[in-house]
Amino acid sequence: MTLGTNQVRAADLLVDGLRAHGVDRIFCVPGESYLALLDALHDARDVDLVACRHEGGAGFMALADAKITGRAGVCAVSRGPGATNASIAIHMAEQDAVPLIVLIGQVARADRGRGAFQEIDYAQAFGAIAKGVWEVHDAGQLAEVVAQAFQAACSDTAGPAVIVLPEDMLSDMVAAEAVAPLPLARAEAGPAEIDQVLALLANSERPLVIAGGRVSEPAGRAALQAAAEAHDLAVAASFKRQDIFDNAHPNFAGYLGFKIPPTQVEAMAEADLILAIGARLNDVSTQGYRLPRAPVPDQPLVHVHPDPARIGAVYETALGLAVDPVAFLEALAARPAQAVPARRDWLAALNERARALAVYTPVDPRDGVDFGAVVQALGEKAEPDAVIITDAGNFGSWVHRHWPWRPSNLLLGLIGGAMGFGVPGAVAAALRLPGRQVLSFIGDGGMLMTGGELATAVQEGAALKLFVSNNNSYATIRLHQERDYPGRVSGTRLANPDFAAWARAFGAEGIVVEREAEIEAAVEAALAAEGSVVVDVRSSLEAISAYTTMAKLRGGR
Ligand SMILES: Cc1ncc(C[n+]2csc(CCOP(=O)(O)OP(=O)(O)O)c2C)c(N)n1
Repeated sequence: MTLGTNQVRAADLLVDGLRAHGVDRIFCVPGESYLALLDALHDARDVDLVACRHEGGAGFMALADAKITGRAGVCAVSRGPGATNASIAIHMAEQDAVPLIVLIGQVARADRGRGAFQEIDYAQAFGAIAKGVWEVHDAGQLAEVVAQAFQAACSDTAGPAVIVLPEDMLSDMVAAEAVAPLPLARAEAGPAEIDQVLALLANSERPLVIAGGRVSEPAGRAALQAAAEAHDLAVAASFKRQDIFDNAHPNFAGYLGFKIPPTQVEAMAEADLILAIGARLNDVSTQGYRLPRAPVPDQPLVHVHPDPARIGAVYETALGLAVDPVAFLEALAARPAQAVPARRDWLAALNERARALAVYTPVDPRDGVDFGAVVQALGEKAEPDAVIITDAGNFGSWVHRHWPWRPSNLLLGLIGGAMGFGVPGAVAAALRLPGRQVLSFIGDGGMLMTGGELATAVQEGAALKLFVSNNNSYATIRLHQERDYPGRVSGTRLANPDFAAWARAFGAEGIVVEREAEIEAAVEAALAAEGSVVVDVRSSLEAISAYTTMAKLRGGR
């Protein structure tokens, strides 16, 4: 640490440290446990402090912000209940490999260990999910801790880092300065490694790329397309990463999310070489560790991921490269192609299946609007660079299946599958990308988990377009019930408010869609709205997902 001569309040030093790490926005719910930090932020005009309605919402906003910027997102919450409310975001940051800094107030140092009001040992509470938990008892170490926490959060695999701030420590005076960001290790594949990949490719008639989140940055999207075109590679997008590759491109092989039809997966499994690039290969993307098969894949596996701990952890790999996946793709794309004519047939067959699966076929359920029709209409009319947020639930199946995904879109969804991301994720996106349409798809369940953050949107002037699938059900769970416990509906029925009226009460626009004939006008009105708008789609439960219906489930299909 650099020691300065001037004394500075620890809370101000903390703000300097955040600034030094590029922080320009903090999402918070205030607490008396970190008043000095709030006070320090009062004068920090270059750091936007967004007051949220729930710490889960604040945490989700910080997480979404990190997904957008590629830098660590930051939230500040109070001790005890504030921190436990925020825990959903800490867990999701770990699941999604997103750098997240969580600042938590703490009881005064002298009271630590006495079971004081709202005291928690955060190292124990979050030790298993965070990349690190630092409780700062000596303000002289604060600047160093900030740098360490950011480095831990941002290094591979990225994740949450927790800084615990005893309230009296924040007011200590200390002779110190902010510490500059610590370097992040970054390895690149050398020519010899690219040669090894090319040697494997030379014998491959059916190479399949599984592309993951680590190629999501714009340069990664471009490099993915260039490498796929240069070497005739089929490209499948991993779970909730469809936006990284143009789904209309002839090399697009399909999407590896939930409920992908077995025939589609079987076709991809005919690959004679799998290149997993920037993907962690979790259970959803691998369709339950079947593509590639764990622990020994049916075909050689090349795994390219910056984190050496990921490679070989679950899968036997023919070649594991702990390198930057974007630079890898750029280097691969730059190499001359080997002519393997059979690859064209493989590409065409996979692409035809993927396209066929994406075609929307209208259905006419009697009990409400088919949510797929709303998604279809929006997909046709939204701007090509629209930001799409998905909460967790069945409504998302139409979005993943039918949206015309392009690399100009930005898809924000939680790989970890927590409900409640839809509204906060949209708030963060609208604040960060004010010129772009921000469309969020949410269920009636998820909407009332964190929907109170619509107040944050209105307060901050963020324009969100929220599309609620209001089917009076936690339908994802209902689908499981229909299949596993037919006729025994338990705990999944919901009675909802009029979401349009609810939206108006917040100062947003509200639109109701009760019939299919109303969809087009509603979609146009929502897209044209200047401020925030909630479209309450009275959706069908019969059309329970993009892949099945209640009737089919009851018929055992
Ligand atoms: C925070 C959280 N709680 C519970 C779940 C389990 N869960 C997954 S989907 C789902 C139902 C979602 O219902 P809704 O938002 O109405 O969307 P729908 O499935 O009806 O389209 C539930 C309860 C979860 N994923 N996250």
